[in-house]
Amino acid sequence: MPRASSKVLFREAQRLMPGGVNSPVRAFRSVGGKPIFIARAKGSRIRDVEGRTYIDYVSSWGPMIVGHAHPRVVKAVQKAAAKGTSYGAPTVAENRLAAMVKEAFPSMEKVRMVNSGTEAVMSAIRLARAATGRSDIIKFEGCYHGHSDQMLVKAGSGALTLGIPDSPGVPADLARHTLNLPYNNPDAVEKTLRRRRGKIAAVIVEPVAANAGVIPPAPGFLEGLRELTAEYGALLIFDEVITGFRVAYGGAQERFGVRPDLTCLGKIIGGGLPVGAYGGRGDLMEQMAPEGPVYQAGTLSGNPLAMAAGIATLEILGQPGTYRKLEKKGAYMSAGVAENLKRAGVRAVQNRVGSISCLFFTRSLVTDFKSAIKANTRRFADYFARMLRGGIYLAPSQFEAAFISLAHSKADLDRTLAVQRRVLKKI
Ligand code: HOZ
Repeated sequence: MPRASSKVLFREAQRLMPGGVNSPVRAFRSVGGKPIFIARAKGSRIRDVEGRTYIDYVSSWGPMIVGHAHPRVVKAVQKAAAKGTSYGAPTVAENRLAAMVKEAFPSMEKVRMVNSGTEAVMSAIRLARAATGRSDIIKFEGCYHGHSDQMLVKAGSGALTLGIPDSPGVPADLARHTLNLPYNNPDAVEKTLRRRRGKIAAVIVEPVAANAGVIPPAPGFLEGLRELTAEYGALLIFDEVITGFRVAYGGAQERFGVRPDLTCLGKIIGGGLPVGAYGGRGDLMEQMAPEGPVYQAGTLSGNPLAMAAGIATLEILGQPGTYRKLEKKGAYMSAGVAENLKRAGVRAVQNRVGSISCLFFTRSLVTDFKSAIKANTRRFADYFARMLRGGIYLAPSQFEAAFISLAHSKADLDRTLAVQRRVLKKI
């Protein structure tokens, strides 16, 4: 039987699902292309249903930091699956993963497993509101914290890519409790905390903004948030769904040395299976049901397969030298990209933190949402399409990160740079 092409499969998918998609791949729309259907992946490579192979920098949008189908992760999942896929009862694996998270993130004195980053953030916000008795939340323009109603206000990621940062269906009464401020601007935070004294429950931030491209925190920004929230009695929530176990084993809070009250995790801690977690100060987490009155639930939370994949992934990441290797690969790539840009005479901005990066087609520095959206998305779309034809699979959006994994070899990076060298001359 002939293999169905991505084109045919996508037509079928569109009849079955809105836009024919379920995952962040919906962003393909922004580059004027159609998603390619994936058949399998291994290490740094991903293969489509027509048998074409690409070097993958999407990394399932972050989780696949040890590479696709790592034998240790696959074995752990297979072993767990053979024992049953869900019990709705505690397992040793839940204890083990929670202990690993707590050890890596000392600020997370207690941890609750959930099924996605969205759930983690939604629950952390509820807890912050309950613990402070306040309703308003400060977030930052272009940061993405999942798709719960309260967070879909000037959101990044797919919402930004598709031009719908404020979704219909979010009641205005709820949206008014979410205050959006410019990233990297502690003065704006101070003014708002002062003006709305006693009203702000929490400040939530991606400590490296990684859903509007990649935007590193300016020196002093995270420290400023820590001081200001403490001064005004608001909680500081780090959304480390992307940065957790990515920019350091202990996430951005380890890398930048700032301790939040609550942290949200996802992606990497599930090793490619659906998972999320939130945690923080013991006195706060003790307010969650059934220990306290703040309710949150989930039948599949702590799912044994997700726990097994997460544990295996963190065991690999915990080996000495892992983050040095990732940093080295990231630095090698960005030096090559800088050289390519120079040779091709293309003015663009490269932002990188460790193994995540973004090439913005703009001339001015990208430090916040306003400067990010100056990027030329048409030029990005052309770049993306040509890179894809050259066998390099990037996220189909100017406003997403490129992820390097432990599986990317020097040969992979060199091949990517060679393709990019040709592409930059043509765009
Ligand atoms: N953090 C994901 C990619 N940046 C967003 C999830 C989604 O768009 O579905």
